[in-house]
Amino acid sequence: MQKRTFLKTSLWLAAGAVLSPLLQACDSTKKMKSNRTTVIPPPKLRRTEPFTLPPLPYPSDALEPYIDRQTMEIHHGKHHGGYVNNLNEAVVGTVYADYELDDILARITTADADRKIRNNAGGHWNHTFFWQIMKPGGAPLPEGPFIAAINNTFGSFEQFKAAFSEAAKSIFGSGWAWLCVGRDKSLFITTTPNQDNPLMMQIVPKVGTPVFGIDVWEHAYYLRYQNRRADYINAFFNVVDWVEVALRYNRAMVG
Ligand code: MN3
Repeated sequence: MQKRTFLKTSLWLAAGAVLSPLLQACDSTKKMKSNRTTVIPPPKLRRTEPFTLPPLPYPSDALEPYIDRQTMEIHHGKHHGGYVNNLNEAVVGTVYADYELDDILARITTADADRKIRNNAGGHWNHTFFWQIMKPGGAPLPEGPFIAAINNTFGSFEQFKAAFSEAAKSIFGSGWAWLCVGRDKSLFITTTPNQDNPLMMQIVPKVGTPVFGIDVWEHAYYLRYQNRRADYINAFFNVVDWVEVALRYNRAMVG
């Protein structure tokens, strides 16, 4: 027993000797990180108009039978509309009051005081994006650098689809799955909880520009699919505008 205690103590001491330089290193990384985040300059462009709900780019029944009219009406009018209204209220009197949406995403923090803006700015950005990457009947993948990058990164489009669907299925609770272009211009799949977005560089572990994504909040599919999230994800692939996704990829590669 005593020997065991002795061993345990020695192990802790040894671990401490190994860990303390590591912990110090982590600490200075943290400091560097927080220094980096505090020097992001305020944006040059200033917003003068309130945020508004963009109209759906197609009629609300145009994605039938994959996404039903009632879901689209509630999702766009009530949910997305709600994020826009709440965002306009939330920014009043804050440093973000006249920031454009992308500037808010880049600067928003995990602070409690930022929470309402984080949720609603993310909600507005994410849904605006989501309506635009869908199209009645979908549009096939065009030849070009995007499909080449998909094949290089994932092996094939089918393998990409499987990995992306798995990521979307595995989100616990509400959130989004994304395909992003990283800072190193490589493609990667990631997920965010709630209305977080990979452009929220103060919040997400890996920053990227989304080029494709799916909303897996239950409000996005429950009326037609109930608890069958996997069926909704499969159906969604029938209405993806891959021409739009490829364009976004090309823009992210030069941006
Ligand atoms: Mn939604």
